[in-house]
Amino acid sequence: MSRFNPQAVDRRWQKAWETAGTFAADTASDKPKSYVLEMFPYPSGRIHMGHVRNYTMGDVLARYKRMTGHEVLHPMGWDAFGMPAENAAMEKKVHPGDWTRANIAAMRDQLKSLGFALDWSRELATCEPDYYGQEQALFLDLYAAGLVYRKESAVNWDPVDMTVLANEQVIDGKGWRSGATVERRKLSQWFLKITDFADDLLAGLGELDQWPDKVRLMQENWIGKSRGLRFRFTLDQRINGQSNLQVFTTRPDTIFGASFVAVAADHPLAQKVAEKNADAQAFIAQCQAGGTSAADIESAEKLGFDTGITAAHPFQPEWELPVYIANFVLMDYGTGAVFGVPAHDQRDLDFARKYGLPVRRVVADGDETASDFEGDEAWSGEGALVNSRFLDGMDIEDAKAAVISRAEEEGWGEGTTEWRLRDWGVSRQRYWGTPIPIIHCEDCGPVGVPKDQLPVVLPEDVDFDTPGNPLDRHPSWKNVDCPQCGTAARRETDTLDTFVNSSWYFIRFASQPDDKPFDKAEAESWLPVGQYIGGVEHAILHLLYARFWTRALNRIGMLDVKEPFAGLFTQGMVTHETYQMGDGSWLSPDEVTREGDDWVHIEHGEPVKAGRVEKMSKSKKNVVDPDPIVDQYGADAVRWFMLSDSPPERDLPWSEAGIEGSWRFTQRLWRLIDGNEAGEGEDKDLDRKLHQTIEGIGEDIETLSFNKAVAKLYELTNAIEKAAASESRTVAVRTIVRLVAPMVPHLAEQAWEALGESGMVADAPWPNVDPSLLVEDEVTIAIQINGKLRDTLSAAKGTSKADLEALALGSDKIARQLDGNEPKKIIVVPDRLVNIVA
Ligand code: ANZ
Ligand code: ZN
Repeated sequence: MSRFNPQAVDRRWQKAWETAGTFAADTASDKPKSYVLEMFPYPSGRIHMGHVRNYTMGDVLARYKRMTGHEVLHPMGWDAFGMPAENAAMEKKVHPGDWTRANIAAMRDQLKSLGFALDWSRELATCEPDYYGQEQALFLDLYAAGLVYRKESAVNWDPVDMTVLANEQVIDGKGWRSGATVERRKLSQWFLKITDFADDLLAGLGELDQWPDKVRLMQENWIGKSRGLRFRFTLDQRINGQSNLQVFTTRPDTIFGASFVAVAADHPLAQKVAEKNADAQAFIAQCQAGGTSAADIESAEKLGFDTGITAAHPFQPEWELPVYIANFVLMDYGTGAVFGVPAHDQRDLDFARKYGLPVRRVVADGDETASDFEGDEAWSGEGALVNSRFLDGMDIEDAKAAVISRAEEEGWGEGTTEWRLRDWGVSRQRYWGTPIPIIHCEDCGPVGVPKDQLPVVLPEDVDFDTPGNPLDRHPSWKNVDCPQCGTAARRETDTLDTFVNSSWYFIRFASQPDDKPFDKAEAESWLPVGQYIGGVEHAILHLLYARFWTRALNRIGMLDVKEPFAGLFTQGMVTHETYQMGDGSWLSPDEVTREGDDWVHIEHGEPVKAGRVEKMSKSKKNVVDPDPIVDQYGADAVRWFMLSDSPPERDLPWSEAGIEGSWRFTQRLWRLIDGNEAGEGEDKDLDRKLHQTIEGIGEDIETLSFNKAVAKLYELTNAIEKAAASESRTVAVRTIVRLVAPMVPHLAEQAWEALGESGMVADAPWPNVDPSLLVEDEVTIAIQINGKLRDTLSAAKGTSKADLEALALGSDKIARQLDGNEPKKIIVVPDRLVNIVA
């Protein structure tokens, strides 16, 4: 008996699949179509275990779908634009394109070594002009449809490096390279009108029943629909010619708890006050320092500047509320102005305690109704309204409605809906991205590059020696003539956010003609993606942008589909132990060893602290590179390990023992198949076990419960090992080859061949379940005609009424008795009898 030798076998079958074009998706096929997609990787350099896990899951599903008679599209490509390539260019003096393409080549080989059933003929990289040129065409289509516009917007500006920073380059309000305090600057930038689709993106979530609830909830919160009241306070003086200040609230019920009013630093009122007040000006400048992200603003200490202006309470004009400029009020939400209710909002309470403002309770906290609010924790829960005149005793919802209708009747406010979702700013002042296909002309304004001049290709001769955008610095690239009037004009030097690249790649996979972004009918024949698999870190932005982009194409008539991903699965991470020296430096797990209960350094024996099991990351030195593992144990053992033990949505702790166990299992499986001896006769128990397994695994794979499928295959393997030689055992051995084929495809092909089967197991049909073999017990069924016993039959317990009826009518004895007469009525008592009334 031979051993299973992956070093000899894996490459052989990988080549055979490639030569035969086994996994090429045929759009013209009349089989039902199935589109299985894993989020495409960023070509950072090497495949990591997280990729291996992600792609193994998708692969099992794709292979299973093929075997169950589907035409499967399972493509792979590269999310190849982005900052790391520019960083590499700065640090290592390599061109971002060279760096990226070398990484792609290496990672493609790694993926191939794992035997994934991918249609490599559709491979794409977003950094190549044949992809980004078509993206430019789509951008122009959206521009023509009014879904793209330009406006001034704040960016993070590094005053030392003189460059715009992405949010992730701002660390604690400072530029990541220069360490300088980041400023907010206004630049003219391109935006996509995602807010046009806010309602539809929200409503669509309701129908995505094959998405995790938590992802739908995250998207819902991100879209953030709030109903509330916009109303005007009357001020004690005129500012900018107005004596009104408009605010937005989602809690009009708390109006009697108001103790101050606050505006954003960018609010016109604040700007006006600053004109004559140096302190206000300084305060505004302080607010504008620091990052632009919501998280930066949320975590900052709540600070305010008292303008000396007061606002009259709408129900009690003698209450004069001080108007502050405050750093926690955002200009681009609601109206950029709020009223503060310290008792019932934590930010307002922090603020009020700091500036000694009144804190009045207006919503009861259980029995607690006192107007004087104590403590430092705001009450944002339910309760009856108190200390609120005509609202007293109402619940929050009724009180909201009552205040809104009073405001509308009296004409000082209106009920409104606000959205948290903002339009998508897509301008990046970077080189390594899709050039925005626009030309700026003094006379004509921004003009789209004519489509016959696409792609607008990135210049190759760029330098990264100085910070800032190399496209802007390039001596000639941006100098072009206006396509409309022919005068000297300037090319747009911003590039598109890389999330644009990933917003439509799944459409381009489905259809990639040379002369347009995609063919409508061809794309529609595959879309939506049936099962999308990826990391939960993309739960919001990528998935929302892709949903938006698909809707935008739908609106302009390019695609009938609106939801790109029918099914979504977010897998857990691959984790590993971490170790640290006393000085906090990290050690890799193979630099440490156990000594009694303690861990020490393998060389110098110094004590080491064992940390938590964490996501593999370079910074914690707990990464395991898949390559040597694949070399040593073979692709199938690695794939098997990725599917075993942990449910796919949970974290998977990497362990040497685990991969060894998987390797041993592949050997066992091989021995079982290779060593099977022919035998005679049936083995009912083994038949039943086999068919239960077929049925169970099919369900497990469909629901992505791979660990359950693996457990069932272990059980079946045990059962076959224990069974004596028989015809049933031979059938079971031949069948298990097909059952394991999606998981350990190299071993399965080798076994299929060794068993003398024809063709490849990748093309073999999935085994059928024989329901009669599934049930534990058989029962005897009496067959009566007009109440007299005429025959009996044995059937599986639980056989359906219809099946019993058919079995009874199929009996020769009964047919003879009926002698061609149609039965008038048939009464079936399951598991007992069939009575035919003739
Ligand atoms: C009074 C109030 C009382 C509020 C209370 C909350 C609790 P959501 O629900 O997220 O939409 N707000 C309004 N505009 C703002 C802005 N531009 N910057 C910062 N905060 C702003 O948030 C709406 C609530 O956030 C509004 O309701 C307002 O404070 C504040 F017990 O008004 B509220
Ligand atoms: Zn012009």
